[in-house]
Amino acid sequence: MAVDLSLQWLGLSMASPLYNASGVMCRTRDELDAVAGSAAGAVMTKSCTLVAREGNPEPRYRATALGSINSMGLPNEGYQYYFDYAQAFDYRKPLFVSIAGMTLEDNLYMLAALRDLRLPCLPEVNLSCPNLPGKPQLAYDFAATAEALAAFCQVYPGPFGVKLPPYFDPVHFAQMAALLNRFDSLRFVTCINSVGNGLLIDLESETTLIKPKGGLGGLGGDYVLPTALANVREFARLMPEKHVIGCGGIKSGAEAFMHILCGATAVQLGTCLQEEGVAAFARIERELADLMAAKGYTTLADFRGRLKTFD
Ligand code: HRO
Repeated sequence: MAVDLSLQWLGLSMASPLYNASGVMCRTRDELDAVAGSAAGAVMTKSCTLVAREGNPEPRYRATALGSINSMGLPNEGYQYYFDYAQAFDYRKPLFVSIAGMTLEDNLYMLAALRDLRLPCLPEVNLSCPNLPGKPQLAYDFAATAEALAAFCQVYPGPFGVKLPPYFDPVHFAQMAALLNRFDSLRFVTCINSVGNGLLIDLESETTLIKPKGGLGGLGGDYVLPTALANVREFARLMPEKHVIGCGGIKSGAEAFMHILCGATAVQLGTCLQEEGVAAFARIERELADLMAAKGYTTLADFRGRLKTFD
């Protein structure tokens, strides 16, 4: 049975639903070109700021058998680097540009600059970086998020998306979804960013695995899969007019399938891509296609959002 992994959304065509999570394989041109040249269905850039940043001191990323912890601190080449990349890009697959201004004004400046370039790429505004010392994640402040989204829509007339942190309470899912539903040009949300401010410890040396913030950092990989699935599921249910992009704990066709079953339009690879490299895209696509074939599904639409529950 021929399985078709392609999808169309927001006028974009993707041969596969898998692409890189912002932050992984996307800081430099070489990394972005490697994703572009791989089996990934799209390309995402590292979250950018107005001015280039070195990020936090090392060690700032570690992987374990169950996932990863990072406190990179938003190392990036500055927005102009990624906008130049977007101008030179061939758009044989979609390009998303992640923006993470240090202030609302910075985000508005970058969105205005992107608007003026009139490129076919789409912005994903990162409202959820957990690793800036002294700076809470914007999307945990609902009033500030509403204010920011209203300002984004004033400046940027085109479709855009946001990267959300995980939420952990049904009331917060409902409040955030109601807020996001007020903005028509907000067309997609990516769930989830890393689970912020976890702590991983090396038992033998009795030391934190990473240096910044006393060892606190964002968790990814197996640690976060159930949280990611819950966020995808709830936001897909509560925002039927918007696309939810799944991110968190995908390391094989099985987790990609689960994210899509929860309602994800497409899915991103973080920790797994960091550990395995771009070969992960072709492998997981193969596994997803095999799983779909075994279940008798030929397209992603056959099972997207069709999670069964007991009630
Ligand atoms: O660069 C980072 O430390 C980072 C960012 Cl911006 C983010 O959004 N999520 C994350 O886990 N790390």
